[in-house]
Amino acid sequence: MNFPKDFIWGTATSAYQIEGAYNRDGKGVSIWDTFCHTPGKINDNETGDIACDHYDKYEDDIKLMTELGISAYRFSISWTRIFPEGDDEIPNAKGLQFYDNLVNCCLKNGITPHITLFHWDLPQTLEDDGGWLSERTINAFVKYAELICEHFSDRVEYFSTINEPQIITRMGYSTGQHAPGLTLPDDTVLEILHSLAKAHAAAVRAMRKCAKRKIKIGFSSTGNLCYPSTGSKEDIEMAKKLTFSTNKEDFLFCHQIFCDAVILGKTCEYNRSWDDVEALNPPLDFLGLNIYNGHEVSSDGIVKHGIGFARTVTPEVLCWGPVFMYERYKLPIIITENGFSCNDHIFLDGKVHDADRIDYLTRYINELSKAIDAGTDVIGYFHWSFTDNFEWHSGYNERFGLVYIDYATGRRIPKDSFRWYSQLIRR
Ligand code: GCO
Repeated sequence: MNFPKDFIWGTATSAYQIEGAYNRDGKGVSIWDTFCHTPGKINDNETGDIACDHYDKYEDDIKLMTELGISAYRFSISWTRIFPEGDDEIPNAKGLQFYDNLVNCCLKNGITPHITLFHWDLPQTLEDDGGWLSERTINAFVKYAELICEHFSDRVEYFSTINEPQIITRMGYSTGQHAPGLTLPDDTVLEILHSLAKAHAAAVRAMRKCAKRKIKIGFSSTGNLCYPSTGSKEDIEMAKKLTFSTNKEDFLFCHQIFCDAVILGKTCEYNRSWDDVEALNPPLDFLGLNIYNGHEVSSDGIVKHGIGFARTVTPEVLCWGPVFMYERYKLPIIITENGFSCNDHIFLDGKVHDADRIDYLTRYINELSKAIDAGTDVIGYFHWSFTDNFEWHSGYNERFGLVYIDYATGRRIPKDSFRWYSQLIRR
């Protein structure tokens, strides 16, 4: 595995999944607060009310990150901590103060903060007033993006506008498994995706104007990715073709509807009606990719695996996914999320042994190094996640962290994979 000297090694989290303090210091209600407080939506009716209590424990967590040895930390800002009603006249000083403290604590510890503006926690007031289908929400997002950019661009260089527009629309407004839990017709959901693209583009333009210095702006995309069974030309061509051809059943879980619009300024088969598409692609500095697994493809099409195939362990996707995405979009790539949920627990020796995660990481990071060897401009990798945290509709059932959280006590226990990742980074 060889990585460039200045390669960015980090970990990723998101506000609602780790912070807790859901109603503290003036924070407003987000759609995830409402969704979790609605019985029957989340596994065991769990909520992010406390989560990992990162709001109170961020200094300890950042100290633990310095032990890990990461050079960057990707986190999101809770919109309702800054503008409790979404677009208040003035920002909530205490909310801003928390992120000032967090950013300053990162910098003091030699960790570069990477800010994500929107990781799903839309202000409830805006959802109630038409949500992403309303101009108010788009304008509110631009106002929020400007405020964050003006306030932090003296200390923060990397900003992402939106995390996974594909999942926001698919899970939040189509399947209804995520907040706000709506099941709308496909063309309405596509209009919401269109609004997200407009909000992204307007925010990028506004941030370029108000930044206090040269900043790097991108967003995080997720979706279907395929990899070839063999290195044959036929397999590779078919894998690339199927990566960028949306299937009818799950057309929202694809990169190209959103990415073709906001990077290339082009429509594809599903969004021909976006007649403003040429105004949706202000230049970006990087493309974030959240990659967990993919589909094996031979020249005959998607390979059907037998019963019990470990479909979440498909490491080749972390080589071919970046290769195909870089070839199409020609932007430096940051793996903004990759990780593995394991049935982690505290062993009799008091430690958390997660050999399966170490195996996963060894395979995936090895494949990522192959993409770089092949000339793909990958500039960073953020492990999902730093600590175990609130996994949306699955609640706390899934553990993705390098650090185990004992939720009864809030205790943090670095897993074996923490030490493995630390050694990898130092090597
Ligand atoms: C996502 C989200 C994360 C998830 C992670 C594990 O990609 O779905 O960005 O918030 O927790 O991916 O599912």
